[in-house]
Amino acid sequence: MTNEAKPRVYDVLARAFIQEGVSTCFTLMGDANMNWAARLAQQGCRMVYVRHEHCAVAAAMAYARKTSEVGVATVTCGPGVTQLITALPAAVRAHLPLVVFAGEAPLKSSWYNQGIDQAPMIKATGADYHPLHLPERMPIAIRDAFLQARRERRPVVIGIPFDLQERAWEGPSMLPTPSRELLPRPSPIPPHPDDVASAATLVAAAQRVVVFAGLGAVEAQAGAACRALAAKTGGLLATTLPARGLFHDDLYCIGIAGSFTPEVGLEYLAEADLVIAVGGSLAYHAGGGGQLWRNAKMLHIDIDPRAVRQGQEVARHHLRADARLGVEALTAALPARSHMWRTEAMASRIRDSKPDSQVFEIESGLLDPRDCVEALENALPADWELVNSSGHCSWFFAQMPSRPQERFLSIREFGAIGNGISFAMGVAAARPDRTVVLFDGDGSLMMHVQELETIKRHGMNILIVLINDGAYGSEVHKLRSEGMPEDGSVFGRPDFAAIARGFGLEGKTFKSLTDLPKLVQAFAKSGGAAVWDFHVSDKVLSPTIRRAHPPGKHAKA
Ligand SMILES: Cc1ncc(C[n+]2csc(CCOP(=O)(O)OP(=O)(O)O)c2C)c(N)n1
Ligand SMILES: [Mg+2]
Repeated sequence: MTNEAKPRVYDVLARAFIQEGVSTCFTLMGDANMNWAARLAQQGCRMVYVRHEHCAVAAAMAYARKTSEVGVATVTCGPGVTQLITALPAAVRAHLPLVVFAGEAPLKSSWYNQGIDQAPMIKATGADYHPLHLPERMPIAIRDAFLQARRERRPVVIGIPFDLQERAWEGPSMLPTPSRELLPRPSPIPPHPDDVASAATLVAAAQRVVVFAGLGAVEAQAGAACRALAAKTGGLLATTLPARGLFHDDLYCIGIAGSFTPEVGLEYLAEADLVIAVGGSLAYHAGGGGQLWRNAKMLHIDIDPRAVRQGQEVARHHLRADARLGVEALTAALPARSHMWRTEAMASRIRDSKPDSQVFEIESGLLDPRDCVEALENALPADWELVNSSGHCSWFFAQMPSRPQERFLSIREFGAIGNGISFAMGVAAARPDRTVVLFDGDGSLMMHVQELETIKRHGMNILIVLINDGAYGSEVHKLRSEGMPEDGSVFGRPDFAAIARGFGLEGKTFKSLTDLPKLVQAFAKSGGAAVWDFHVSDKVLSPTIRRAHPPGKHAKA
């Protein structure tokens, strides 16, 4: 057999990815990954060709969260890899399993323009990096990267010099056993009876209980068990931001507990004497940095219960268990109680209260972001997928209490702006049969606005709702509070509708909400992609900003 007729290393590596069950790959090509990517596409993998490498990884993150599969992206070596330094830490902190196929500079050259020491850069993000330099072992190393990504729930980047990828394949013709056949399938961990008994004593003695669920409760399908526990204790329910909507139709759910807690929720959380956190990692923002329930004890039910997290003491009482099994055992061990904290009056208040009732003077011709979100909450069909982005405005669009958790995505762990459009693309790829609605800020959208072209080219069904204050709202409110000049944070409003049309999308500017229901109906019929630019006032401050950066603080200082 001549070398020409033999498969190349990249052919076999593409097959190894297909054998891993990879059906979608977020891709930006260069010399060091394009032949592999071309073969992957030929073998039936759907390729989403993005316009910036950051967006490949960020989209793969959302895809991984939505599908519970390993998200896959590919970038070329050198400048392709250096573009990943913001997305990877976000994926690490959000515990998302990813495999990134990266090229490396050719080994044969003593100098290569795009060469850079990739491993330390990637490892500094918290992701792992494996340079693969022995072709025969590469398929096994790829399989192991999938196993590692799943087990450690973090990104694994594999770097393969592109001269090695070009070589004729000299290894075995059989691929290794794929990772899904090797994965351990551990059963949910039941709680220890002694731990259940002490947790039950604690809960029975509490008067005002809040059951507070995180994504671990979602994954363990513990929603119904949490509702039953809250009902038996006569308490209330709340969730973290990413688990928002787990109890969307429960009368006693106060919404998000954390930086985005609605007004009534703040009041009730301050009254709580016990918070039972279920399946969450008790991150700093969940609980508002320890400020939301100052008088409450904390019981943490989790497979990895925590005492201290992100610099704070978080829980002194622990029940190690799968979220559902732990909550069910605790509920079963509780005596019936005569006094209930929850009352019908509380349920009515939760239902009828605005998330934030503060009154602001708004310039004419501009909208209140809270009205925009309320109108959208009423107008958008219940089965559309919502994606929450970043910035000051994210407080407002976190307040859509009728939406169920499975139609909602929020990944904010690294606090980076600019991810919304990629997350929306990841959800669109994971749920091609659904309409995706992205809520984003003007600054965040602008950071990766080039991806509008990707959305158009791939025919994605995405409605982008822009809460446009013409500024970096988070910055301008802080600067004003400090009495500092606003330069560099206020930009005005470019014509986003025209920008969208330039990329081939629909574009609309909203200065009134009157036609919104009609326009939503029309969009539901037409499908496609659009940017709806809501011009909002920068005079409306979220409660979080008002607390942390009160207006006029400098004058009082
Ligand atoms: C990658 C990155 N760069 C800068 C920041 C700092 N930052 C936080 S919020 C924000 C403003 C975002 O503006 P916009 O998307 O318009 O939302 P708004 O705050 O105006 O509602 C900036 C610049 C960041 N978090 N991440
Ligand atoms: Mg803004």
